[in-house]
Amino acid sequence: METIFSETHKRRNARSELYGGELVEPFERPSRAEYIVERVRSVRLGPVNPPDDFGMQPILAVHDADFVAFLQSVWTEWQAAGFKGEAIPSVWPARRTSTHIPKHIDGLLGYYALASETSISDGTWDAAYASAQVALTGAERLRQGARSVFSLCRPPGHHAALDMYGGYCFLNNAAIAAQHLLDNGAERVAILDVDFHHGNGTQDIFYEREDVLFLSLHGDPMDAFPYYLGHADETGKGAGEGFNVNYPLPPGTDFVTWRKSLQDAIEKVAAYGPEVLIISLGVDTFETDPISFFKLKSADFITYGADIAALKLPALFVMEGGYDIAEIGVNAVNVLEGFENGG
Ligand code: SP5
Ligand code: ZN
Repeated sequence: METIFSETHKRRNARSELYGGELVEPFERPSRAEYIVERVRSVRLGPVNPPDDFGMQPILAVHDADFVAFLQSVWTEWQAAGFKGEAIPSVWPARRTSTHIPKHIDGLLGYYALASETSISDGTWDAAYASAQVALTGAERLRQGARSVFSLCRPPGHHAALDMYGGYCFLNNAAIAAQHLLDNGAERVAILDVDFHHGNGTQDIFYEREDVLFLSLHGDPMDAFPYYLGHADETGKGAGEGFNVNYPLPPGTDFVTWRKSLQDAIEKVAAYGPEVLIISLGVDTFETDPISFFKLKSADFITYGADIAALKLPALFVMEGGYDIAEIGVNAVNVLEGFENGG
């Protein structure tokens, strides 16, 4: 399996994450991608290549243009306002507020943020842009006939919505790849999100559409980030009714239980009959992940990679979360090897 990877991910290197009332070193840090690419190389998964550049158009096909412009200029504007630290929102349009979009960067930041843990600093946009190109290049490889590709995206994407960033995500890489495939001849794409967290951004982007089936297995939002989306009763809207499937799972969920939901999701993907399957691949379901509460073991990642392969669909693996950094390479590549050897 080919891996697409950009060194530009290193430009995303925030100093701080607001966590439990403290500013800590971000869980989503550059070494994550380094451990993964090292593992890809050490097991000889396949070639590792840089992305091509598809420009802004495929990003703007998914995200609100004013939101994208904000991401490009926020760091400069934040500094120009005289703030000394990284860009962290401190105020939000909560309930019963006006829909006017503020001019001041402090207000604008809260307008476009869905969470405050994701500090913005120099290089964030460059890395987010490169990450989207990594996903697009993977999608393009499938169009050219590849059976599977690993887009080693960093920063991750699945929390990024039409016009919101947060949860360590800025641009929704998986959604951008899906839209690119649809804009180039595909009629149906399925996105299977196996990250520990609900893929609220992906759900948001495709919620009223029938050309993307979105399925997400995740920590129950009653107990886990992103808290305000990801319930089982969110099934899509309008033309999209029935094309959004959530599997919220409780604290302590082990592989046997998790795999039952995966099996159900796999059956729904098969019934939908997409041309391509995109897997939002987060390995924060691992038993020792520092911010999550599922109990998957390293060998389980091989097993479920093979489960996904049984669908016999062209597959684009898009890297999302995973914060037990010492094991992130093993766990992510286990899914890919399970896929290649299984099915
Ligand atoms: C892509 C991805 O995996 N994003 C995750 C973003 C999670 N950010 C919020 C973290 C809050 C964790 N609180 C958990 C407390 C566990 N002791
Ligand atoms: Zn996650």
